[in-house]
Amino acid sequence: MRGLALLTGLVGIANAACPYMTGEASGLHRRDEGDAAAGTEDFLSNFYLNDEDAFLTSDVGGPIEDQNSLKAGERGPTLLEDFIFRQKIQRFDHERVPERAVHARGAGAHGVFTSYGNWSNITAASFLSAKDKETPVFVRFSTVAGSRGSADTARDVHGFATRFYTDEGNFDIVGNNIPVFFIQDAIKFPDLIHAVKPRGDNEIPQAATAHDSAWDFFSQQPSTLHTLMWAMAGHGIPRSFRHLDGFGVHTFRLVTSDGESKLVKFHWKGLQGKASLVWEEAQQVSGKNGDFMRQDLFEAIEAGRFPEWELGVQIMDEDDQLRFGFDLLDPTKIVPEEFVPVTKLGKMQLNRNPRNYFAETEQVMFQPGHIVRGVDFTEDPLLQGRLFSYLDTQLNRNGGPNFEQLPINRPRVPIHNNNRDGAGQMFIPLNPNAYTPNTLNNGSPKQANQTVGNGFFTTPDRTTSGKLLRAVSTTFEDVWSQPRLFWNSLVPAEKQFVVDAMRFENSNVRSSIVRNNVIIQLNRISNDLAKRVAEAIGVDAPEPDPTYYHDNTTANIGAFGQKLLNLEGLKVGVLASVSNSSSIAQGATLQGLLKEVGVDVVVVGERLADGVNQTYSATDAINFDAVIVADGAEGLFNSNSFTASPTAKASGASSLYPAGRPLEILVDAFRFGKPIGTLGQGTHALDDAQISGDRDGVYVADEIDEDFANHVKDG
Ligand code: HDD
Repeated sequence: MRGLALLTGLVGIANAACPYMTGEASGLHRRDEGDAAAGTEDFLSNFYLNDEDAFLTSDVGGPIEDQNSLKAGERGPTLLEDFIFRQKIQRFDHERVPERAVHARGAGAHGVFTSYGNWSNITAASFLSAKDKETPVFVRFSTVAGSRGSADTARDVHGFATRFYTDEGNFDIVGNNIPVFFIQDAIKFPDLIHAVKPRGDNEIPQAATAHDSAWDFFSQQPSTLHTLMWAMAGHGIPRSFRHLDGFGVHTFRLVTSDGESKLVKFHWKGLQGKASLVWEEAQQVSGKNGDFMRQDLFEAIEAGRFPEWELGVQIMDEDDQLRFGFDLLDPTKIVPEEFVPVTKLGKMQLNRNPRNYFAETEQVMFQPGHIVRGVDFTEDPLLQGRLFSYLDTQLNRNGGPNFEQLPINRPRVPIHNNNRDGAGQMFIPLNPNAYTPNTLNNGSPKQANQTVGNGFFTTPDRTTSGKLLRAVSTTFEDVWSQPRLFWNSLVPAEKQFVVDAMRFENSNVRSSIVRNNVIIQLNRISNDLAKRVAEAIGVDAPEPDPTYYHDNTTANIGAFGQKLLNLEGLKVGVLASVSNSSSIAQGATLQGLLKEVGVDVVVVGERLADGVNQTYSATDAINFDAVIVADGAEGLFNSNSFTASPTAKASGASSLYPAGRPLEILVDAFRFGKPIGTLGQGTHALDDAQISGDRDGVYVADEIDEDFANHVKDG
């Protein structure tokens, strides 16, 4: 659980007359001006279509009306010549592009990355070349397994893909909120995804791994265990996209302009802090508000509460590849921060919502292969395979090779090359001699390299040789030590969270063979873990297998155990009653006290009224990070209210909301590990809920004051 819950963190509009933007307003024109990165400027604004005070037109520009089709007589059939009808329906029929094969469900935001310094000692990457240098970014957060319409709060690894629109081209870090991956070789990716996606026959379950094929694969392919442990911990159901960290996962190279290279792991460390939902809560949210996380991100940014992350790197020497007892090319391994600390390179702030979901968030096409001068790949076989898959998938999604010309994908620097034509070409190349070498165009576009034209270059000393073979490297063989390191490093509450998650998931596994195999693998991580899961899923408790065990721990592993770094955008529900105006006024008082930390107070009443922001009929505990029962609202919590008939108002029930809702909100808030508080007579609600006022995270006060507000803040 979230421990004492969230508050503690245990947890420019284009030319309307010219919508296709020719001349000055056009993106085409701008590109050749070589416009470079410029802070938070909305560089997509050149592409905005503004319909304000304009006539409706066809796709080819003529003003039209499109409410009625052209018919032969009032009651006659529609005519084939009706180009307005045909175009409108045809465009509708073609609105969808294939959803992403994985990471289909996501939300994006624009922002800016600011470098903390001149990092030319470790990389030639221009966006890291000067203190305070700003580079626009676009980030898309996602879940992996669910389809585009699935719920945000599915238990899953979460995608954290960032594009830097640098002044030397686009650089993407296509990462996750978990620093390791399930498999070590990209050739297994289709197997992994087929196993976790819904069944082939009935397409059940959606966005969930609680089924036989997922755990069959996990238990047969133990390289999955480390990522699985992270996903079963709080990282699998983060409180929001704002409350997770990000990782580049693979080891990459940073290279200086002199060609000196270092191995690095990329980290995004959130300045909000980490927090997770609890499973019961996440399941409720899935049903009641499938848009929970995209809404949180969108609303936070609209409210000016811009989430921030620091970009850090663990920097290692080329010679360190096997130094730590595992292989840095193995994507199932973390580099413990005790071995190599994280050097913070800069800060990213997300400060602008997309204007159009499809054009921006859906059409953004990330690729691990989008790198810039100063960054290079490693030989990690998972990374190598990804370099093929993302380009291929974008070709499939866009139906042609010109997807990099879409507004959200195009770099902010001019493009000059000999790639030509294809569906949807948006430019008019002026050079008729599209080949190199040429003399007819004076040799242009010219070749750039490490020393000429600030060109991209492969790390000069990179070498590779070897026998051709299809095999896992012996240096990738130990896949149990780090899952155990993870387990050893969790606080007890998060260990229980992992156990509960595994019990839930495997209770939905029908095959006893699969359940047995799961316990065999868990026992290689920890006998304690294996026994606790086994007892719930009908498998005999295994004997310890000490050959696999060690007592090492590491820091910064769990989603629990740290306080949130800021509380912005969190919500406190004040359960009040319209029949007692003072109970409603307490909401306003609390809002005054919590305003400075950016927490919003939502006053709940039987019906909307002055000072009441939401009704009991339309809200639940899931909508709050803490819940307060106001003095004077205690009458709504009578436990009879659950069973009372809708008309039996005398016993505390109201026909205005489902029977027992106020009590349910209080009880659920407590169960979900959120701080709860009562004011004055509101404390009687605790008796009705059978919650002891002495429990951690429960605050009883006579009236609202600074002290009470501080308790709420501290959780
Ligand atoms: Fe992947 C999308 C992250 C391994 C194949 N992946 C995708 C996205 C993220 C990741 C965040 C969504 C990007 C967006 O928001 O548009 N993937 C990862 C990480 C991996 C990883 C961190 C391991 C370290 N992926 C991986 C492998 C393969 C793929 C091994 C295939 C061999 N991934 C894809 C894909 C997707 C994708 C099928 C689907 C949509 C897309 O690429 O643009 O190509």
